[in-house]
Amino acid sequence: PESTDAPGSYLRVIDLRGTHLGWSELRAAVPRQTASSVVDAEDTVRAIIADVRERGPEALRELALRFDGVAQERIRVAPEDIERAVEALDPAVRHGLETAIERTRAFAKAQRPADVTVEVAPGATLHHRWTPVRRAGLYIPGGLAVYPSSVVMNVVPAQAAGVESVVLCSPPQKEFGGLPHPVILGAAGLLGVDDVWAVGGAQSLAAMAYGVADGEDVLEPVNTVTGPGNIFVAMAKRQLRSVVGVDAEAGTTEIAVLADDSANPRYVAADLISQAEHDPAAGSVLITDSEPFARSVEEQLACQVPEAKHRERITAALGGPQSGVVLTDDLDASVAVADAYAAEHLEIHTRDASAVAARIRNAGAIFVGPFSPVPLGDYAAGSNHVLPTGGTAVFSSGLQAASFMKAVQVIEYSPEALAQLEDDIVALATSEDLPAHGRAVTLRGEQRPSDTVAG
Ligand code: HSO
Ligand code: ZN
Repeated sequence: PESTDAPGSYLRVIDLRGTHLGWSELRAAVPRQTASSVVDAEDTVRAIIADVRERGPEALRELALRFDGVAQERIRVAPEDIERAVEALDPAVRHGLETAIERTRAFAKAQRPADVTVEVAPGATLHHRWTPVRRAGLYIPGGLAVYPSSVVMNVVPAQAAGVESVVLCSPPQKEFGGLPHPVILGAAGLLGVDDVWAVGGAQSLAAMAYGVADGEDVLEPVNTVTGPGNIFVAMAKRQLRSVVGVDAEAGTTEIAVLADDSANPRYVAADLISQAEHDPAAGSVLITDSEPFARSVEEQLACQVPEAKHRERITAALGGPQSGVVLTDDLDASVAVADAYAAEHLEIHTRDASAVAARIRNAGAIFVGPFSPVPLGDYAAGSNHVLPTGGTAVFSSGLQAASFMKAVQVIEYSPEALAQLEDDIVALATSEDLPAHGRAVTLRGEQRPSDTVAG
């Protein structure tokens, strides 16, 4: 598009000035992707899961031939292939991965939820005890977008949680002799993951949920599955939800920038472009109370987009219904729009950016100030890049150690503490017509000589 001095060349304008919209109206007014077609994959995925459950490795081999064009001998990746991939890593990439692993691990460990113990009355003790799941499975897509950084972002929090066993699946790639992408294998090797299988898509989730035995190679079933993927992977997660824990369905990535007239338009344009680079369906949203600033960002886009390697994809993303400039009356209105949009990534480019960030309730991750761009978080900040998309940040959080943990509630009462509650429990049990519930409590007060009480 030609450069004009009016906003709207790359990004459409949603002018909310003077509208004073409430929460639901704002949720409807912000730019959003049109609904994905995950349900279209329902029958295909149901058949794949059933097939993998029934026929195991034969089904996996057939599906690899059909979807990946690879005739597989061994499905499990040999340890030597992982070692070789680590050695073959470009030294700069290896350094980047190691830095990312170190920072992500430090933050993920510190994020682990703490156990609590509460004495709600004398002798009435409750514990909330967090434990990791026993085994986690991680899916990393192949194809056009190969993201070794996502190996780090999924494996590190599982390890930080204390998960003792991690398996990784990634599609077999024809050009790499039927192995997963070598940088993905290299990243797995750096993280100490040696249980790696060349299996793609929905079939990999079925294999990890139910387990597969391929001769001597055994893929033990997992308790939790995480990782990004296309609509088939998303549908497999929906269908396997009652069998294993799953993380959120990763939608197309998005960035929102909340800016005032003090922001740097060159930085803001670069950051909007950076996430648009992922996908023509990616969302880039600018929220500002300064029309002149919005115009400067458009001018910067006009300079920077034509220079970008993936300019076609970027132009499509910026021009889609999921992207745009939202013009507001003032900072308060901008904060309300950002909260309603509930971005996967929200950048704050305003005066006193930390104070503005503290007012945001809904976002997967908030990037504060001009020197905390989203690509920092994508690779090496130490935060996780697996974050809620599509406005789901109103109820969900990014991947973290707790995603691989669960809590056990432990109840420990003394005889006196139980006796104190006898009347309340009997009253409630009677009201629910469950007298045996009450009896289990009252008979402890009528001790027989044969009753031995430990402790
Ligand atoms: N922005 C993506 C993550 C990513 N970026 C991987 C580059 N590589 C979703 O947060
Ligand atoms: Zn990214």
